[in-house]
Amino acid sequence: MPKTTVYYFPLKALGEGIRLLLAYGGEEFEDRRVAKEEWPEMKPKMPFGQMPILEIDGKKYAQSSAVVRYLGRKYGLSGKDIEEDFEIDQSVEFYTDIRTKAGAVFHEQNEEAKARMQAELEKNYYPFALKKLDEIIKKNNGHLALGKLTWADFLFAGMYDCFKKILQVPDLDEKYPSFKKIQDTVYAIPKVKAFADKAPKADY
Ligand SMILES: N[C@@H](CCC(=O)N[C@@H](CS)C(=O)NCC(=O)O)C(=O)O
Repeated sequence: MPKTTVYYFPLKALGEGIRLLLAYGGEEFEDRRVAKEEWPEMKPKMPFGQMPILEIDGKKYAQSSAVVRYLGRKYGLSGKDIEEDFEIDQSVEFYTDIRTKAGAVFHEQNEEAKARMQAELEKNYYPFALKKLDEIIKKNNGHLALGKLTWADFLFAGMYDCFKKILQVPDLDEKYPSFKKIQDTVYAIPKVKAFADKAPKADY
């Protein structure tokens, strides 16, 4: 049996989709949650100096979306052809646009700039983008693409609590229940639920 390890901080965020997919695939893996104090020593050993990292028999797989896509293909959660794969990638890229913009504001150190950037997104971007994402999910039968469960749903579900935190849009669950529904759908899959029930708790 291969030795599989997921290295990430004690968070869900970018690492959780990888953990959830491994659980879905019935893979035994070490869920290595790296404490802040351990990180400086480990950072230079990671391919891009960051985590999450999936390690299989000593080979390191980096970049969370690429890793989730790879595992999705491995476990039959990708498209049946390149056209379908494109549909998944397109939704994921759009979602990533939203997450990246939200993240830039969330991590802004200058409070004045942060408030200005947040107001700008709330006025000119989120109404369009979140509505569009909601439409995509509704059109896809409660999923991000192809009208069925794909690896994109795992990426989204694992990140959702963090997405809410960085977005700072009040009542996101109430405004767009379709988002939370993806998270609930993925976490209700028996093998995923079994993993999540036993995993260390993280708020986001
Ligand atoms: N594009 C990368 C981004 C990874 C990333 O930003 N990782 C952060 C944690 S969420 C990290 O490792 N931060 C510590 C550091 O950069 O030293 C991915 O999707 O995997």
